[in-house]
Amino acid sequence: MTAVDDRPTAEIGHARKRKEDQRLITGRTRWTDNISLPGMLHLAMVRSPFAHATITGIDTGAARAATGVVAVFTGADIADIQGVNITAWPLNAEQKTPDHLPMPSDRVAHAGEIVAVVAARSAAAARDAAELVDVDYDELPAVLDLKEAATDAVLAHPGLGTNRSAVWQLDSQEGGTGGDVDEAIARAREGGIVIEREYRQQRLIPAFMEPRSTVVDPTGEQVTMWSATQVPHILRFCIAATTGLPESKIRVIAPDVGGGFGGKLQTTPEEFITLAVARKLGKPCKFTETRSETMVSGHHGRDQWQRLTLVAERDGTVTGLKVELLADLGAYAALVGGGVPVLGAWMFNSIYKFPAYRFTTTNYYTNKTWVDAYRGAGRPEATYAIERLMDELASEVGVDPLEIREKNWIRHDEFPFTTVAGMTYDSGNYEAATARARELFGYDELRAEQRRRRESGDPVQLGIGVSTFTEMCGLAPSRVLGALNYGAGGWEHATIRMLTTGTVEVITGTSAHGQGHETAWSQIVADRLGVPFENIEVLHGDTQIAPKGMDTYGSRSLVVGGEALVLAADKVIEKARPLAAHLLEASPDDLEFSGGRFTVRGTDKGVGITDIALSTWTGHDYPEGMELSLDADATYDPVNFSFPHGTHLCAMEVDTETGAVTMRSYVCVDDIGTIINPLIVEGQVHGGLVQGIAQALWEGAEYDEQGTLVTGSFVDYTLPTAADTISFVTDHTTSPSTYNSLGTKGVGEAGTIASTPAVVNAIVDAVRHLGVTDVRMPCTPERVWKAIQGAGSGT
Ligand code: MCN
Repeated sequence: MTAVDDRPTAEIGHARKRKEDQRLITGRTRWTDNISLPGMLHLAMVRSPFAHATITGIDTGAARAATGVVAVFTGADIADIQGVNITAWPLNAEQKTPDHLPMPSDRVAHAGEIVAVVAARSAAAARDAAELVDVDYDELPAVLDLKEAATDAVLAHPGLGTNRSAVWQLDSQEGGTGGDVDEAIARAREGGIVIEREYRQQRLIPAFMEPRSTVVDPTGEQVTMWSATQVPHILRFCIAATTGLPESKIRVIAPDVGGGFGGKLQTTPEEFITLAVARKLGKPCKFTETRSETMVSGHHGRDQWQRLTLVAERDGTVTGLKVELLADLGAYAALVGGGVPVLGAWMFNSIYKFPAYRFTTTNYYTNKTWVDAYRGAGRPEATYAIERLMDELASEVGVDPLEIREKNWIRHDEFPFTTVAGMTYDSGNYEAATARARELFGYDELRAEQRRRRESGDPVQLGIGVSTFTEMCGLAPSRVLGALNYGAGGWEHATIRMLTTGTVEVITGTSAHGQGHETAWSQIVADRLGVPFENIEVLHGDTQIAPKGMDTYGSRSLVVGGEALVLAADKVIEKARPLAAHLLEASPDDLEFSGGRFTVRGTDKGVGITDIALSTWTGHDYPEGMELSLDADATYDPVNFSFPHGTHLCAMEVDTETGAVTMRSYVCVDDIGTIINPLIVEGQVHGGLVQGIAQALWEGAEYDEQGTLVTGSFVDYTLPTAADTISFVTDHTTSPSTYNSLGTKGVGEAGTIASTPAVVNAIVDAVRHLGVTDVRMPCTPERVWKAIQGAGSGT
């Protein structure tokens, strides 16, 4: 059979403007909250003001009597149909998992938990009546601090008997990929270098543009749910698995969704409650949260303490790494939840050749809202720790931070390389990315300026931050996820339908919420089938139209979903081949396919694939028995993760008198293999950088001693805008992935993963000569100033 022509063509690599943006930025889209159905009711949630309390009584009388109110439900009222919030897929058999009902009727375990719901004829009436619901609580002691949780002195869930959810470990010696880390540490204590540090990953709040919103219509043959979700397929599965509704009777639609960053990867109590109320009343219902509700009860990200021991020879050659995490899951085990810190297990060792390694995470419950994936999930935390440690090692050895990395990283001629954590990185070139970043940054000139400022005693000092990172993304082979006890597979599905008049329908199981899949997927299919970009329509985010899919998270959509498209397109071509052979009166084996045309090898006789599609409309030209269809399905399960990498360099100015920090320049050179659309990639990198920089400088969720979120609005939670950042310099090197035919690696989280340590390394570098070795994030002027004063961590 003739191979499909897979030469790169014009579409892949073309910086096309996103086709979806026209409707998104001109108000011609329909967000979930814009959906209005005849007779639709509006819901408002009554939420606990207490972090931990027993519910002793709920009086809904006044609310029921209020104008416009149709019904008020407590947890007991919908107990029969509310289902359970699908929470953890346990990390191991020992994991302790508290029950998690969407609306509990006996006890609340975090402030913001829902205790009643009002259904009314308008959103305003529902909100007003919610204030009239009178709930009696008996307050219980709450555990809010992660380290306190580890003592079990106060229990987040007394019934569990402990706050500990699970312990999970990866030991290189047991896995057979490395030596004994305890022995390496003992050896280093005898004359090598031992660096012991404790870093804090503060809680972050995903801040997507469109708050979460759900509409449920129970009146048709099927129950239809519209939701601002990243995961329509997973949501449908969870509803079917826990409410008793047959999967075939549930249609989930994710219309245009205004961002998620992991924060819409959860199946939420609000979705289950809206479904339950709609079914109880037999009427369409809508719930749209306020921004403060997102912040108080949506899931948060990060929240870890990291205890780290890195050991090395005196010349800086690393000999071992021990990682002990305490991870705060909040009140409940979420969909990925306990798996988030576990993702770090393969990433703390990063691009370096550690001969011995042990990773342990101990996950705890506290009385705060739950924690799950937030852009990068597990990998930013790991990258932060190792990149901070590499700077500490460089300082200890007395060499440049880039030199210490170069000494320890995997050289480009060593790929494929199986790391001490057992991951096989297929390709990469850390030397090339670093050389390019160094050049664009003007590394040597900036180091010279730094020296001059130090010597002159300038109150504004300059620091240079380095972050050479890799990440595992494109989750992942299903069998690997299975070994980790994840409840979902890592495959993706695609359907391609060649319509008869020249257009092509592409149906994907990925669920874009800002990533531009309609554009990028059109580019991939246009290239493969040789049809014009403009003739391709991408459909997604509706379980009726795209019944199979694993949705969008973990920078998986291109490397998994994009590859499924390639497989489906190749099947279309192979289905067209016998039809073309018949039309051309040639043998199928003598046909070549290129640029959308089959030609008989060695002649100019040919037929276009769109003409073949048209000819199947009548079928007049074909003999009996030929399949008259150019539609094909493909499901693709990747063979491995993809491993993008890059070098990020950041220059920060630190005013040693006030602690104020200013970003001077930021250069990143990312290697994400083949790039489908450089414009989309640029946007992804920019957005990712701002989120990572925000963790370093501004963002942090804070609770008071009662467990009230004090950063529950944008007045208190510092979310940066474009005005707070500088122009970034971005570039790319290319080491194609060998794990997929397009050679692509994911980009959706790269900027976030790499940038946080680059910024903090730069700040510490600026004031290291003053004795500062750490500044706790977010590095506010107060913390920086205190660190300088006390030459401590500036807590
Ligand atoms: N791309 C490309 N060439 C590459 C890699 C990617 O052209 N070598 C393009 C892809 O075609 C796709 C986009 O970049 O259009 C992102 O691709 P990918 O890295 O596969 O990531 P996903 O599409 O799976 O998106 C998920 C990722 C994650 S995990 C978070 S969090 C995140 C992110 O995407 N949340 C986002 N980017 C976001 N962007 C927006 N606007 N909003 C969010 O909520």
